[in-house]
Amino acid sequence: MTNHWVDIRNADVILVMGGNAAEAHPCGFKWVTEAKAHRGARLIVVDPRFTRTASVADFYAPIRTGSDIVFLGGVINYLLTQDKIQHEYVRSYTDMSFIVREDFAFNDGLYSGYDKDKHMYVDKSSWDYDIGEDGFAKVDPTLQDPRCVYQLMKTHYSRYTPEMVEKACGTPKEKFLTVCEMLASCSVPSRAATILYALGWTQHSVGSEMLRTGAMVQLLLGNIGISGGGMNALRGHSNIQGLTDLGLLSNALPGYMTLGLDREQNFDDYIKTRAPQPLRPNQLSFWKNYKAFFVSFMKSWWGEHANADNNWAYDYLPKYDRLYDLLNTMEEMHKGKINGYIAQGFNPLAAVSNKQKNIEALSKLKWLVIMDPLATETSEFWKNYGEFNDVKSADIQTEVFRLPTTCFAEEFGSLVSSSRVLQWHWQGADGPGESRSDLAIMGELFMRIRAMYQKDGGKFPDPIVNLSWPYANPNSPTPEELAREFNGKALTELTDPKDPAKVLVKAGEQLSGFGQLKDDGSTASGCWIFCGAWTPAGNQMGRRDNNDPTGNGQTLNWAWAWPANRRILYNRASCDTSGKPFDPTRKLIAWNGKAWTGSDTPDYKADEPPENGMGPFIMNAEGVARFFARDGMAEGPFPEHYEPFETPLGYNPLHPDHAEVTNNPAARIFPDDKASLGKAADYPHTATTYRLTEHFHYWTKHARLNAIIQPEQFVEIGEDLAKEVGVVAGDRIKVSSKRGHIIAVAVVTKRIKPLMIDGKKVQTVGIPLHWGFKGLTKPGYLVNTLTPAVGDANTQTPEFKSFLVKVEKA
Ligand SMILES: Nc1nc2c(c(=O)[nH]1)N[C@H]1C(S)=C(S)[C@@H](COP(=O)(O)OP(=O)(O)OC[C@H]3O[C@@H](n4cnc5c(=O)[nH]c(N)nc54)[C@H](O)[C@@H]3O)O[C@H]1N2
Ligand SMILES: Nc1nc2c(c(=O)[nH]1)N[C@H]1C(S)=C(S)[C@@H](COP(=O)(O)OP(=O)(O)OC[C@H]3O[C@@H](n4cnc5c(=O)[nH]c(N)nc54)[C@H](O)[C@@H]3O)O[C@H]1N2
Ligand SMILES: [Mo]
Repeated sequence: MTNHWVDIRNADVILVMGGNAAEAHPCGFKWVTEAKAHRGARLIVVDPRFTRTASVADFYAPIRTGSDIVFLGGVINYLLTQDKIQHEYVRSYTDMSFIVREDFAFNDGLYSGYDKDKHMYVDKSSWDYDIGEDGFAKVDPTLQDPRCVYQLMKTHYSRYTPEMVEKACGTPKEKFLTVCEMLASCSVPSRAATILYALGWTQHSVGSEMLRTGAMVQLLLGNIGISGGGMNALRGHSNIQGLTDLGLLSNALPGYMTLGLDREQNFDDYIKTRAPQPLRPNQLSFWKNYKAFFVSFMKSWWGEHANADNNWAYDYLPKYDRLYDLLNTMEEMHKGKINGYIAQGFNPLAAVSNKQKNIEALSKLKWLVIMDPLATETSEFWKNYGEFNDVKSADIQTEVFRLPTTCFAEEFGSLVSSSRVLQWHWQGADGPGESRSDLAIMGELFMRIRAMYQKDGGKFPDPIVNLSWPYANPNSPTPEELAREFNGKALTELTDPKDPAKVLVKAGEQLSGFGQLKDDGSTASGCWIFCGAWTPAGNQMGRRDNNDPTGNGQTLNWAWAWPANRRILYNRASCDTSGKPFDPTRKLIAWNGKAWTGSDTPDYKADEPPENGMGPFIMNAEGVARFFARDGMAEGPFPEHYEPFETPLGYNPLHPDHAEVTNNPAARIFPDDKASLGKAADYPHTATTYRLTEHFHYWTKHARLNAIIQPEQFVEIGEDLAKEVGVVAGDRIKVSSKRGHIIAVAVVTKRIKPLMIDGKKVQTVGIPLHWGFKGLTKPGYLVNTLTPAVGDANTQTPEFKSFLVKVEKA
């Protein structure tokens, strides 16, 4: 979230698209209700189904799964052609005026630099601004230059007309235009729109680009960095935000630092590419501090073994040649290349696409460890459960170990909410039986592994035997010890550079914030963005003062938000270029002549006078927000629509004559998975999977009360489709994809209607995901029996939200 849950109440228009907040985030949804009740905010829902969120919306528009880029691209086209943009914001705080390199091109759905054989953009050098000899990007403040971002973007989205939206999304043109008008009402500084999204956007082969398109709409409206605005990702598990913050992905390090690539063996080059020079005069490029964050992190992990002479132990870190994501792991396991697998708080058989492939993959393991409070589908993948898990147990040799853990309520610790707020929580009860906390299990496992390396050596034992492990009970580190370590401390005395006699932090003392981190080895911090969470003043995450002096909901003394207890990211952009709030009724910070002050922590240099013209987006080297993604994205700098890998159309309505761009040309798909994709001729309906309030994934079915309120697996189909296949509510239906089938009760509903897509009737099938063969609910099929193993080209998040099925009476 750029903003936070409470701030939603400051919005005038709320777009829920690619999510179903009333269902999946029912508690946080109260802030939407507040905005409606107390501000007269208007709620818009765009979803293939008329959801529980839609049931309380002011306006609902249907959409075909996987077509959101066409819809949002259409909104961009509308805002640009109707001139409904926040001009001062867009001119001063975005890259609209930046000139793009001459060799950047877009033709027939492909950008410059595409390698057809590798199925990816190998050379992205043309996706950049024209950089002058002074090292700064060239700009045209008049926006007339045909190569400026504004002109390129206008041309790009001119193809995304209301007619194209109706054709590709199935959204009637008038409904689409009503959504445009409602959003456009927030292009004035006195009104704010917010966007709430989740998996309806991320779980597509073009997922990252969907949310980028949403962010572009928000930038045009001047809605990023302001109260009541923002791009708000509603996160999933209670600590999934903390998971990404701590870098638990194969290419990530804590605090959104990145692991080196295989070709980045040179430490200085590694740092240099991550600490870019500013692309305009007098600009703070905040990642210039990368080395201080990185060195402090390495000191935290390896203590005295990380020093200037060994490049702070840079060689201890693995370098990556490709992503080691879930789909890749299942692929390698399926090829027999992986011996063992540890699933900690994870039920991959239920959660990962293409169950049949995953059964075969798990069957090839020598050993599988499950760390979980429950016996899960994964821990019993080898057991025959009849039609629900039809395996031959005798043929499966995988040895399975179950290590019973406690669950969240049986532990202390901090959870990071979608709002980036770290909240300390307290243990409710001891875990039952032989269960142990994850920390106790991981702690003892580490101690035993380290002892083996100490005794026997090995190829490269250094990173393991030298790992810093400073816990009072090394077999069981405490959450408090870890929290203090993530925050970090001074390793030697820190003095004021202007007055060396003045001691700022004593050796061994906790740091107060990431501004104190150094690149010379004198500080340690396990996760720089968490620096400030456990200071000399104690545990900031445990604070529970909900005092709100300005009444705008920032409550800076309630727990602690990263970074620097800032509640709204980029909040400098809430003020005009002279430092006055665009909307005084929604004031966050302002320039008082000497400093930036206000109800939130300024996201800027605290004493930087506005007249110096520094841009507010200090995490970008150009200081402004990007419409043109000059680096980073896999499939191009402007989002373009590509069809889901299983498309009911069979072609891309924007490029009907170019089969090579039907689907995301930069997506990775393994040959066997490609072969298991279905075609609309055999599987005519488009399906999507989703959640119900009454269950949490696959574990609440083990709880009696939840099992009682949602006991049996069902599938939602519209009345029209029910008539077509000859079933009535309560009948059992068989839903098949190219990869398998499930059988469940049919819920026949008015909430799903057929859509007309380019003259063709397309039916949506809605499949809730909570059932399986373990637990107290009636046994059911894992819905990932149906889904394809292809992911978003940037994140490899599987395309759970759009695939093809056939529906029959069972
Ligand atoms: N009760 C409960 N709450 C939960 C969870 C749970 O299991 N149970 N899980 C948690 C987790 S881990 C997560 S990640 C979040 C997920 O939160 P959400 O993303 O809100 O949950 P979903 O129900 O998966 O999907 C949301 C909506 O996306 C719609 N949709 C599908 N395809 C498209 C599309 O192409 N375009 C658009 N515009 N919409 C589409 C679906 O119809 C559905 O209504 O929920 C969290 N909250
Ligand atoms: N088709 C389809 N598939 C999907 C999705 C979808 O929308 N559609 N959504 C995807 C998403 S967003 C998600 S997040 C995944 C979720 O997939 P999983 O994370 O595999 O789902 P959960 O059932 O929440 O599994 C978590 C496990 O953690 C255990 N657990 C709880 N507390 C603790 C603890 O403190 N320690 C340990 N070690 N274990 C604990 C629970 O008992 C449970 O078995 O599913 C994904 N799969
Ligand atoms: Mo999730």
